[in-house]
Amino acid sequence: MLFGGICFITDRRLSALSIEDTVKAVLDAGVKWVQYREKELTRREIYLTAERLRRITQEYGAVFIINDHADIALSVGADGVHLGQDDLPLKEARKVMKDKIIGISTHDLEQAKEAEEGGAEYIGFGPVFSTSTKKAAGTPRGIEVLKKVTDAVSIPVVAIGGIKLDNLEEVIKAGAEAVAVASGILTSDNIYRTAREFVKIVNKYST
Ligand code: TZP
Ligand code: MG
Repeated sequence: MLFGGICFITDRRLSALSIEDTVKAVLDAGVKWVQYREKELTRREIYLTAERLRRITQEYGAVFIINDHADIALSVGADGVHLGQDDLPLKEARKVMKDKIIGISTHDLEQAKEAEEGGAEYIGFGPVFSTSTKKAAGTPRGIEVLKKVTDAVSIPVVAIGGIKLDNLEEVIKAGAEAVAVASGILTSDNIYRTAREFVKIVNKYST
């Protein structure tokens, strides 16, 4: 599995706790990978939070990726950046990120192959299931298409979109090297306990 198999995606809107306490709870539960995703705040505010989250993730030895902002990722010493189809092109991002991690969101086989050929460290693929976290996520691609993608590319595929405890295993069985999860953890009664359950299930598949 890639970086412990679970990428926790932050979403301020879905948690009553502060983003720092949310991330700590998830890391305490054994998650080893955090992506800071923020679509509304100013870039200055994103930078300031990213700095704090970098410190926290460092204490836990966790991988820290920032969504959208390559410059902020570099300035806070994050491990990498996650980019979508409307962000800085992979080729340009590579110039500034050098050997840091670049993950690319993909929504079909063609985009997945393009990201692999372009030298992404991993691809996100989805939405696998329906989700309300991302308004413009598009129609769910489903497990069968996820499987086609994991069969077709050799870089790790991170499944995203609507992943919950009860569909986690079918996603892993479809060949995903990790799952990226926001609401599946954040909308549960107990963030720590749910994250812990995710970790336990994913660990069954780790070699
Ligand atoms: N793209 C599709 S879903 C999502 C992104 C960035 C965020 C995570 O979604 P979920 O369903 O809350 O785990
Ligand atoms: Mg983006």
